[in-house]
Amino acid sequence: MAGSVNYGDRIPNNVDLGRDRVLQRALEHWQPQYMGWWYDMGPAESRGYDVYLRTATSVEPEGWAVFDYVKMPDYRWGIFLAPPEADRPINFGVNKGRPAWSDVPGEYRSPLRRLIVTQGDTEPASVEQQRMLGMCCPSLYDLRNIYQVNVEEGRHLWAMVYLLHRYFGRDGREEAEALLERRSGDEDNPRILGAFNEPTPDWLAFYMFTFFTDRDGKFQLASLAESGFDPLARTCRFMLTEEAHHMFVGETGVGRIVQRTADVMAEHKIEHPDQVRDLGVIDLPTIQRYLNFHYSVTLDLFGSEVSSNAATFFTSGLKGRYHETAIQDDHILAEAMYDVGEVAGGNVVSKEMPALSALNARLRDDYIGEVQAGVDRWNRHIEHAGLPYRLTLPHRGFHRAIGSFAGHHIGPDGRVLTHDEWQRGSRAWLPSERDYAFVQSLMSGRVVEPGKFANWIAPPRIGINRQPLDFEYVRFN
Ligand code: BYC
Repeated sequence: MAGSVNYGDRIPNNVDLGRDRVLQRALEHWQPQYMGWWYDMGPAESRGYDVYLRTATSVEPEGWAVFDYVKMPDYRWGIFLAPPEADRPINFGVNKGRPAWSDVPGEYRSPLRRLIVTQGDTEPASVEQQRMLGMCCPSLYDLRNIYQVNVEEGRHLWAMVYLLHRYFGRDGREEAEALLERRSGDEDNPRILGAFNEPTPDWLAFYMFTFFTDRDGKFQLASLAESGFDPLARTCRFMLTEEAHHMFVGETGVGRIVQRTADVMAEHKIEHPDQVRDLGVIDLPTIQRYLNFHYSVTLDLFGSEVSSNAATFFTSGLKGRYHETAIQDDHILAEAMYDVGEVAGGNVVSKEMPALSALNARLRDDYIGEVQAGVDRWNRHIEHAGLPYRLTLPHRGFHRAIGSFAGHHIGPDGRVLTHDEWQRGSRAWLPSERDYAFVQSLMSGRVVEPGKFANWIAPPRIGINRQPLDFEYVRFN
């Protein structure tokens, strides 16, 4: 079948790797370093487990995955690019209309490499952040899901490392090694972007991360999938098919926690957070505080609202907008304007900026629309239980460290606050040590009996690959 993956090679691929011996050897040299990183920083104590995982067998839309028990170190990490589009042009920027590049254009080598390295750096970072969570999973179903997410993030690292090795020579090889050397949260050698150095200490944080932060991944990958550099576009197109499951895990994970809490509150006719906690479920204000945290650090991942980098990436044809080719405009944006928020005179105001420099703000706005729809779906669980509480997204300026809101104190309602007001309020808006301690107290051990779920989370509606909920998704041997 066209697009099918060659599993005969040591590194599975659909890029005819065997034809380029030098590249193949370089990647085979990187492979054991990757495995060393996986053993050190991948899911703790999982080496001998058989996990019911899906593995890519083809990059065609129909039937690309098989499900089977796999020991994670034996997962077939490899290199899969979506099929090429014949005569694909560059669709935006000053090179619009020219044929897409199948090699790196010399003048854009440096920004292109930076984009690929930044993208690549997030993938191992998230695995590092989630390393310990298997030890306190709420069910076998959830354990299998986090492992699926982890192996696919590992594969996404492979995707970027292939581009670095194949197209960037010695610099690329050095960058690929550095991707295995940085560590999430390390003081001396941290991951590149802020959110990827934050701890993911418990499963509520994990689901929030996969809902909010993996969705940044979707929007960034979708923008890179528009790239005029065709190998990047094709690899991102295939990565997007895997990303969907990660966001599903996040949305349904938070949704099941909200559902369980709302059901317990309705059943016992209680609303006070302490009473809710006493029944071993996570109170809604704590869920709101986690939401505020993960949403705000993820908004930072889009970079500054006004960014000359973003303008350069677009004008050069390296990184497009979300669904670029479907947008009805000139795709050059020399004259266009876009509204961006900033703080002026003690208020958040809207300011019209050249659309080219506001591309990060625009992508963030696209993202916010999708996130809001997910929060609305969570609220339906609360509504069904007949409770008045609603989860909300805080203002986009809330708790920001990057861009035009950084350095200002902005409340969840969008008011610009004094330092004192912020100090007093932030305890109610962001998770406290006490919140983290409480959530972790619920997750002191793991629930591994098939079909059983921890008290603080509702079971999912259906199993993975139509398997029953009491399926043995992970065998510990
Ligand atoms: N933290 O003009 P600026 C995913 C840096 S997630 C720290 O504001 P620009 C995944 C920036 O690097 C998607 N530093 O922004 C999810 C620059 O530094 P240099 C990952 C930050 O460049 C879950 C300086 O500030 N993919 O896949 O327009 C699990 C000024 O930059 C931050 C991508 O991000 C921050 N939050 O845009 C697994 C796509 N924000 O170069 C995976 C590739 C900015 O001056 N990356 N800075 O030293 C990009 O498109 C851009 O690099 C960014 C930043 C959107 C991140």
